[in-house]
Amino acid sequence: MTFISSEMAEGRRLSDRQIDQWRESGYTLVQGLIDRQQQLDVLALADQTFPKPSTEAAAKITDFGSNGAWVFPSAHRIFNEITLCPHLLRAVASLLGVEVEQLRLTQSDLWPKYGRTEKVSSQDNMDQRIHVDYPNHSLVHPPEWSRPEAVELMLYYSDASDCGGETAVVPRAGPDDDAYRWPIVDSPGIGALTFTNDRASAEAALQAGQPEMFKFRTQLYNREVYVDFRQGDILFYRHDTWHRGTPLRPGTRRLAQNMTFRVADAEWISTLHPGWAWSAYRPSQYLEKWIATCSVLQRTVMGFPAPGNAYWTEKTVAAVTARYGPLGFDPTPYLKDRLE
Ligand SMILES: O=C(O)CCC(=O)C(=O)O
Ligand SMILES: [Fe+2]
Repeated sequence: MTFISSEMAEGRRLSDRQIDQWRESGYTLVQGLIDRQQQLDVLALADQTFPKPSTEAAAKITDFGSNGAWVFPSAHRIFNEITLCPHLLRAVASLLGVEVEQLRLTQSDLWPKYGRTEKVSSQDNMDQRIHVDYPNHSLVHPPEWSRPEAVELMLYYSDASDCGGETAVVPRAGPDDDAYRWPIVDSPGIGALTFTNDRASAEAALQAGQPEMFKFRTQLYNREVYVDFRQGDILFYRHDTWHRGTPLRPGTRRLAQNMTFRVADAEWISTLHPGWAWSAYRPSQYLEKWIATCSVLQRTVMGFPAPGNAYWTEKTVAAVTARYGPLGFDPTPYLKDRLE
């Protein structure tokens, strides 16, 4: 088994080597982008939110995600700040080779995974089948490898030396790598194959019904490398990177946050959460207050019209200010270029 360790970002920017690794191999593991204190603050809140390991409540959690408990936008402002941290946005933009203003957030979910001894069903996420994530993010298929339109990432709040549960990835070995033959359809849940999460269940069915695909997938497992994550490490990967979750040590819990940023015009990449709209009208007004006071860039990455967008006229600036002004919104950046 090969384990890979993170490398430090350089001055909170990705190095050329890290960018190249993501572009060529489909992943890179980076330390030092997220503010440590912010991460510890979120960790403390998450620790209170999610069941402790080895409890009845924990035993019921056997799949990805927080079920809406910790998704963007959150009533905990600190979670939104980490999600739309400027260093993170700059890193993602550098992978895609676009301006930060072109990014759009479509996923931010902080979720627990628990170490257990018994798998509960063929949909259990303990020991996952090797897969790519595009089918439940994109309405289509990722474009050719050389023109990615999204970055997916996993920010780890735990340490693999405590809990295990390393994410496994299959590094792409250049454009002729058979593991990345195109289109990428050799997985349950794609085409006519129904979705199965658990490795043993998925592979047994494929061995019986799709022997060529089973053989192909055996080489994927053979080529896996394990992400030996430390707290604060970020695995940047792609919707077309082969990867999977592996079992945690029984009795432990791993906390990690999955995020996806797409380029603005890739509208076929969906937002995964109830999200923005269903967060409005809450008694605490956390969404409205966040929009009123976050940075212009953070708003833009949420899909709020950027300064200079044709949406902005003298009238719309006044109307949006009427809506958010009482909560602290500063319209100045949106006035530029419109009122001259
Ligand atoms: O648990 C992990 O490390 C990976 C999870 C994953 O890939 C998924 O649920 O799609
Ligand atoms: Fe995945």
